[in-house]
Amino acid sequence: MLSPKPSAPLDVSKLPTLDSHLKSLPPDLARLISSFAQISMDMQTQFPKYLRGASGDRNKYGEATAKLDVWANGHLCDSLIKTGLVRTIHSEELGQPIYYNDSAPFVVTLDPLDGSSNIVTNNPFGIIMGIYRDDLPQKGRKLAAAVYKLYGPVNTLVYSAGLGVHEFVKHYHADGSAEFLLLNENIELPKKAEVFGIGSDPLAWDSRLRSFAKDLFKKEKLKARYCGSFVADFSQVLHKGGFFAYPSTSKNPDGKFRLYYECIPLAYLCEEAGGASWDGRASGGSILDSKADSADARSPLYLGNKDLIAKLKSAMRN
Ligand code: FDP
Repeated sequence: MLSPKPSAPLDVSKLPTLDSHLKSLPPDLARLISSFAQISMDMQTQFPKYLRGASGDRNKYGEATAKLDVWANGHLCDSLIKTGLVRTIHSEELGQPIYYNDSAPFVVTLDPLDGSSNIVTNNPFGIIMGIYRDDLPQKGRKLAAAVYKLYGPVNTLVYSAGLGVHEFVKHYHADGSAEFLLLNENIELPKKAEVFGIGSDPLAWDSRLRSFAKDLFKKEKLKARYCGSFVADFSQVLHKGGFFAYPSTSKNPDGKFRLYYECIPLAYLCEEAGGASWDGRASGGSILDSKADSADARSPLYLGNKDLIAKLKSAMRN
């Protein structure tokens, strides 16, 4: 059989850059997202130095940290502060927030290395950032923007500032320089969902969630896909449609994920792309309406296609 003719490569000279795309945003917000993009792009060159081993310390959640977690957090915090745009940084890896510059416009939340258990296996991991103009605690609806960076076989950056969800890919020019070019604009979750992933111990799930998961296979015909990095698992839902959860369990009623560092920014992107999120509470609220007194609070998380979240809520009521 003849092999199909290879399709022509993209003419990258015609693709908008991230910086040109950001021109529709307020200039200070555009500068912060652009700076984050550059910082996260440059960081990757340093990763090989920190691939091996644990730092020997534990973070405020009692989790052993990898050397890369510690380095990524320090580097990101230092670099973001240097932009002069950040007033306060709340990070999953900081014992206390950094209060820096009272007159700077933004408060940011950081998961500086999401999916650290994937470091040793060279599976994807990433960074999640939430950007607020007001101090925390805040509802996710008050986000000025949310961004994630995914270090996968190709490097992508996805942002929304309330005007659609847009994805950029790191492109190398012939002279070795790199920049983010537009890959997908105004992303919407496909109507027909394809994949799902649910974290934690299935034996500790609520039995109604187990039965819902069975329905995802049997009735909805979804494929199970769980890679152990929230950014990467979320990216699958965003592109293929589906369902993701890190649920409340009998052992951990509040789940594992951190409301501000992980749940809110990606729930914001999910809802901006036409999906839904739920915090698992009986009141039935979106993650974007959850508010916790502490920036370090955890929350159960369920997100994905609207119809699947509605079916989940109904299954959990019975
Ligand atoms: P990690 O602990 O490896 O940083 O909340 C962090 C997170 O990864 C998520 O990125 C990931 O989805 C989840 O935890 C993985 O947890 P499990 O090891 O329990 O699957």
